[in-house]
Amino acid sequence: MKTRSVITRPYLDQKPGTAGLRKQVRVFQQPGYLENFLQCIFDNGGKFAGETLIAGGDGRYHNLEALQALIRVAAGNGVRRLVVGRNGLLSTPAASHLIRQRAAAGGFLLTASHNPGGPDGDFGVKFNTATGGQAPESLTRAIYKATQSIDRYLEVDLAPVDLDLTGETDAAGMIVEVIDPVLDYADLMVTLFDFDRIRALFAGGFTARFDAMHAVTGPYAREILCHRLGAPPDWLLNGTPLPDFGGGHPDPNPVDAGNLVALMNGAVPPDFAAASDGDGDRNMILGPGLVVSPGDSLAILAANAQRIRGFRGGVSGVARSMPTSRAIDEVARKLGVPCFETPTGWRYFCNLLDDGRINLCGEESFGTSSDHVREKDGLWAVLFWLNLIAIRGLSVNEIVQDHWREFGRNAFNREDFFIPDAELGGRLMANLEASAPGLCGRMFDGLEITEADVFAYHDPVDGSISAQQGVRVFFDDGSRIVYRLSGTGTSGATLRIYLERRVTEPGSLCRPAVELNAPLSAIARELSGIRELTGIEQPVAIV
Ligand code: VG1
Ligand code: CO
Repeated sequence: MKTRSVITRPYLDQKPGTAGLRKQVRVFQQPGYLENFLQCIFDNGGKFAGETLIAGGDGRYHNLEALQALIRVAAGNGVRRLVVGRNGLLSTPAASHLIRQRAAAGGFLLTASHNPGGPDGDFGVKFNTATGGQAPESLTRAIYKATQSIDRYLEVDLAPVDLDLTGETDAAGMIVEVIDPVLDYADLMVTLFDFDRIRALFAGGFTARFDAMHAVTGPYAREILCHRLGAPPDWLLNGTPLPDFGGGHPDPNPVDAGNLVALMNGAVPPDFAAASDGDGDRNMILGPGLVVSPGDSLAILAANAQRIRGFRGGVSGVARSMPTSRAIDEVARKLGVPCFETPTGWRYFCNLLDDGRINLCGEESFGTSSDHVREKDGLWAVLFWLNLIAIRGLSVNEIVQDHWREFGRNAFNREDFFIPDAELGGRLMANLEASAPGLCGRMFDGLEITEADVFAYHDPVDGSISAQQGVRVFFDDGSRIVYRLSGTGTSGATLRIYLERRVTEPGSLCRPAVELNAPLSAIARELSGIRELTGIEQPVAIV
């Protein structure tokens, strides 16, 4: 079958954000919109003709239609083999693993992650390179530039390829290989953790729940937790992927996974609970009456890594995104390993991982991972916690409190303010950037600002610089406020305010973070000028 060149026109709004291109489903449904963007990746992402590519998504609405478009465009661009998860499913960490395992030239991840799905929800495309990692900023800039002037895309005419059964299909000269989306990933997990110990824990009266939020991790959790580790089927909640995620918001945080928080605060909570997001790269860990703060979780994993099979060689170095609490910095100091501070977004960890400078990293947005893939990995974090509990014989709560007693606590929470007018959001951030240098020395009820700046990242591996990555305000008691605008929304602007306070007095260690950070929250709102500029007084979410 012959490739045809379809005349097209640029869409001016195809700028990739924190994690790929995210837009409302309706935007993606415009004729040629997705094909345009894909062609810009094919024209800039490397040599794909004659190569293998990986593709799959989180099962959300439009996933299958988008995959068929990708099949047509990939065949049109001379790809030799496209490896697709059965029913179009692949979690983000599983896709990253497959790219590396198959030595593929890259992968297309069809997901808007934690954003809601359905016809009125969001859709997205992430492109990962041959390393398995997210496209670096230089590449996303080149892709965006190409979207501004594209005039044709290449595709073949093709009836939809059946993705329901594993096997190979010839699609106009390109092989579409449909694989079980779970098996390779599950096999990888077996090499990283002590499955016998976890199986024994499960068999010994321990109880747990995993909430897949009707997103992609359902089949992964069923295979790993139930089939391979012996968990009873009723430990898995919302385990069937649905195009609209059952109407929920597939974001594992205390607000959107409120059912799990209620369960853990109830009369007979299980010993452990966890949840993951739309594409399976986030995790939330809970114990009875306790949500483990992501920054604490990252620090605890670092402090205990040497107990886990996947870290037999030790921790080489760690990294956290800038807004993430500095709890892990304390652990890195003790371990005597470097701790890098990167901008928000997993892509910035990838160079450090590839270069062997770190093998553990994470973000405050419920994401952690190691060098086993080049993405954050929700189920990996869950298995790490379960393995740790099995080895130490302590509860989640005991592990957390033990950690705080040894290292102190960085009480952390985030407030999100939705500003419907995106332009106004940009102005607010610009004001903050301009005022930052002048904040030094200002006093608030005995707290003094000792430093304030606009964060810029100098990548130590490739020397690239990423400027304007958020405003940081430091106080003399070790507290910190960070401001940045979200890059994953599809309308308006979301101002994220990150609050962190260092707590070491034993009497305060276990107080709720929101309570500990209340004074800082008031200062943060005042400094932001949000009320004066927008009239907005209240956050839409506090996590
Ligand atoms: C958010 C999180 C960030 C994460 C990104 C992608 O970005 O803050 O830490 O890397 O989502 O995660 P933003 O720009 O909205 O703050 V995922 O799980 O949606 O791929
Ligand atoms: Co995600």
